[in-house]
Amino acid sequence: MKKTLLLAALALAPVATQAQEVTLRVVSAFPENQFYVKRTIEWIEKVNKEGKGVLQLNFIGGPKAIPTFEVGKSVQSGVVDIGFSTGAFYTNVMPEADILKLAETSAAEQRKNGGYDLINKIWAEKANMRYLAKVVEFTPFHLYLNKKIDKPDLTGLKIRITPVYREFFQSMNAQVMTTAPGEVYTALERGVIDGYGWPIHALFDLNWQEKTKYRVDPGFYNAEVGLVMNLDKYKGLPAKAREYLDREALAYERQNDFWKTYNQEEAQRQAKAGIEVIKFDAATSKAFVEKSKEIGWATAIKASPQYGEALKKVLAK
Ligand code: 173
Repeated sequence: MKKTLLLAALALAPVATQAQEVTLRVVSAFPENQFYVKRTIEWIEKVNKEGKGVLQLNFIGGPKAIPTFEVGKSVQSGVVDIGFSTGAFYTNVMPEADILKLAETSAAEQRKNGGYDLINKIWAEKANMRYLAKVVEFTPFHLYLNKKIDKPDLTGLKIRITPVYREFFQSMNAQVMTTAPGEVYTALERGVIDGYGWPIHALFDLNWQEKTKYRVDPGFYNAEVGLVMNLDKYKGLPAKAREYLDREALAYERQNDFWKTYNQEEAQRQAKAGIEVIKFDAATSKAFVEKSKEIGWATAIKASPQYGEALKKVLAK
């Protein structure tokens, strides 16, 4: 009898090892039909395939599951484990989140110059988060309009924003309105807004080309989208699962050069869709970009007297 029990225990041993497998819940702050999310789901599928017995990621959904501007809070509190978001969507957790848009150094450079460690110190201290990886970069933001302008003056225009664009567009006298990406199409359709801020890419994902006449060049800042994780959950992972997650997140980040060619293709696609480019003369263009930076850093340092300057050292060039 005893022998039988022992054999049964031995037979169960592999099951006990399997019980080490951890499953994490992932949500996206971007709508599910966005290319960003499709890419991330592909990454998740790969992680799951190769992570059997160690780590599995369970994609819960997009803003229908957790609204865009609540994803950060949900990660902070541990309602979900991992959020796929840009910092601008969780300034309600900490103002530092939006500063990443000012990066001129790449994610790869930040892994070497202390930037990644500083970000993780801040994200841990102020948001109870681990910043796993940046998976969108090398991507400027633009102002898109349905009314023509011939100088950087947005007086009388109502523009959809997120915190990314607020102070810069306000400095050009825009009347601003914050919305999640999921609400922009309807706002354009109803004529509630005359334009919006958005990256050079991903307009087609949400069909905005149907309702967009102009893109203003040059672009400014550098879109950041990343994977952030609840810090307690991250620390509590078995070492093997944590190392695997870190490795896979880094591998995703290392694909960021992809965006350079993709963005060129997207600009061509916009032209083909009939989106006209509004260009300023060289001096005005230069001043436009300079002003965006000046306002960006002034806002950052005011919002975070504690970390604004330190972030500038690792993000600015
Ligand atoms: O415009 C936005 O919704 C926004 O802030 C953003 C940031 C990074 C990538 C895409 C959009």
